[in-house]
Amino acid sequence: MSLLLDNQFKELPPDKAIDTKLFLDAVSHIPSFFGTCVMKSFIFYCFALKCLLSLSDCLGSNVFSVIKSDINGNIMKIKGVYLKDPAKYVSLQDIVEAEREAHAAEWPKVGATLALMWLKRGLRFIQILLQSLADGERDENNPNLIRVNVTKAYEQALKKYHGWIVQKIFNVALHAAPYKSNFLKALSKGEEVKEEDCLINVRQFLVNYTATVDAIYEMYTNLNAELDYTV
Ligand code: 03F
Repeated sequence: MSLLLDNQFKELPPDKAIDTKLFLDAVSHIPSFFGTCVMKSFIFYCFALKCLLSLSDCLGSNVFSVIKSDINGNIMKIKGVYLKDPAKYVSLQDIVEAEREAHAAEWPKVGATLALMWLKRGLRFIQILLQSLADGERDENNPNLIRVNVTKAYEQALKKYHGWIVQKIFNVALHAAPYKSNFLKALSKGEEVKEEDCLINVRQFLVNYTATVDAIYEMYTNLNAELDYTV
C-alpha cells in the first residue's frame, strides 16, 4: 500500500536510545527507493540533460547512483561494526562511544561515527523534504514541482557541508527533480492515490522518523561528535 508505512521507524524508548538493529532494518529500505521508476526516469533525465548541455562527467548523470551508494555505504559501515559484536553495540550510542575509546586520535572522523554523521544528514534532508510536502509548502505558479521543498531540505540539511562543486551538482539535480505527483506515487508503491491520502501516510511516517533523526542529532551534540568540514 504505502512504501513509507511498510517501513516505519519504531517508537523510541523514554531514554531515546536508538536500537542499532531496528535502526539498521528501517534505514535499509531507503536505498531501494532509488530503484523506483520515478528515480530511474530521473537518472535518465539527468543523462539526457548532460548530453544536451555537454556537462562535464561529474555533473548530473550519476548523481542518484552517487547518492544511493553514499547512503548505502554508510549503512553498511555501521552494520559492519554492529555485526562484530551485536551484544556490545545494542544502541547507536554504544558504537559511537566505543569508537571514541578505541580511536581517540582520529575520532570523530572515523568508522561508524563518521558514517552515521553523514547518514543522519541525508536522513534530515529526507525528513525536511517530506515535512515540507506534508505541510503543503509549494510554488503556487508550479504546484506540481517539488523544487521549493527540495531546496529547503538542501539548505537546512546539507548545503553548509558542501563546497561549491557539490553545490553546483545539487543545482543540476534540482532541475531534474521528479514531479510531485510522480514522487508521491513512488512513495505509494506506484499506485495511483490521491495526493491528500499519500500525505496522510507521509505525516504518519514522519512521527517516529523525525524523533529518531532528532535523537541522533542530539547524541552528536551531547558527545561533541559533530564536525563541519566541507566536501
Ligand atoms: C560526503 C558526501 N555525502 C558525498 O561526497 C556527496 C555525495 C553527493 C551529494 C549530491 C548532492 C545532491 C543532493 C540532493 C539532490 C536532490 C534531488 C532530490 C529529488 C527527490 C561522506 O560523503 C561519506 O558519506 C562518508 O562515509 C565519508 O566517509 O568525508 C565522508 C568523508 O564523506 C553527502 O553529502 C550525503 C548526501 C546525502 C544525500 C541524500 C539525498 C536524498 C535524496 C533523495 C531522497 C528521496 C526520498 C526518499 C524517501 C524514502 C523514504 C523511505
